[in-house]
Amino acid sequence: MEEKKGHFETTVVHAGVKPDPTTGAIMTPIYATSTYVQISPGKHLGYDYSRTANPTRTALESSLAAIEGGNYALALSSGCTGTDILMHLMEVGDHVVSVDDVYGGTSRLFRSIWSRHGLAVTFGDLTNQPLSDFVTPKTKMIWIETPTNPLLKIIDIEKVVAQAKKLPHRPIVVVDNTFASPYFQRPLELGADVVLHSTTKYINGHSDVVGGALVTNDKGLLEQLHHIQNSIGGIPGPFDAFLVLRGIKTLALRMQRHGENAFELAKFLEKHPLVDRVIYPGLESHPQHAVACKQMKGFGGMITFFVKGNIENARRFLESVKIFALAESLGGVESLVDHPAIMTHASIPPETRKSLGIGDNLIRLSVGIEALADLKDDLENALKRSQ
Ligand code: P1T
Repeated sequence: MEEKKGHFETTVVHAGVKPDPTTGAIMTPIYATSTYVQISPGKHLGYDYSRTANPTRTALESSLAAIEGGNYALALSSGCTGTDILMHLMEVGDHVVSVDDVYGGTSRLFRSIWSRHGLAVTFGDLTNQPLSDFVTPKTKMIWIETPTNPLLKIIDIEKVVAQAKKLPHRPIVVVDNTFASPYFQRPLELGADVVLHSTTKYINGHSDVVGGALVTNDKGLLEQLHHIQNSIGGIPGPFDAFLVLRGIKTLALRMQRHGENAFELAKFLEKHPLVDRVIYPGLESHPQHAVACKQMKGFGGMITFFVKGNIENARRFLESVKIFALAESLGGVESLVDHPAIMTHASIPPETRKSLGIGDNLIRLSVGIEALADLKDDLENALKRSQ
């Protein structure tokens, strides 16, 4: 679909959305239909069954492709569906190299589901070790998450792509762009083959939908991915597609505020005597700050920090926050706080969590768009009560 090219702030409002040709309705209708009447067998108006395609979803897919700077997108029932569809590209005996710090659910799919189907995954620290340390002749995919969840490691996408392109079997490079959102980072422009999103997070932005997306410039790859999706399901319903499309319109405004609030709170926490260490890509103390400056337009809305003390201090902090809600997920307008070891990353084996540094006093913040002063007060009060 041809889109008018504009700045990101314009693209989020307009991409994929055309006035309804029959009524002029400015908003995309919610096409609540499972099937479509055919004029003659096999002759129809472009839609035959809603697992294959649905007009509300088509509008969302055009928007998703445009905001990621890609040619094609698939809208999915969840971010994990995207991971699962990509794994279906692999064959028995194939090998995947993944960043060591990934979302707990991604790790669970690799470790406990796909390993039973003959797929091997090696988890490596791609921040400082070359790809060649981890690849085998069977490596078909490189899995990057950046910033990573929950340690906010930054992987140099261009560098990994350059290394992957030199390999004789040329593995596909996937980037999970959920934490940055396309407002702050566009992996396809840095050479990645596929971008994955949990649209549950920033893209929808209102904590009222679970959804996912895959975006690519490669038509052949899109066709393979769509074939898999159409075969296994994993589609969003039209109402969810509508909500995500609606959320995207304010993505630029929301991300700007998420980023501003998070940067200020990261600086505040870094100076706080009851905080041991803060991880935020915008801080000069972040080990990959230079890479973040190179490949991101800003540093995002996520902060990870270590509260002084142990699990009991973390628990007291988490029970004391009043504006930050103790909940899994991220990327909504409201601020959330998470304890990865007990909550979002509980499915990662404890020894792996420990070796990665996901400790009992590690706390993850998803900074919302509320007033900065209120968020700061909330953290200050909870930190006082943590000791
Ligand atoms: O929840 P779902 O829409 O299936 O998305 C999975 C997913 C994929 N990738 C990243 C980087 C993610 O953070 C997630 C989901 N994460 C959480 C629910 C969380 O609280 O970290």
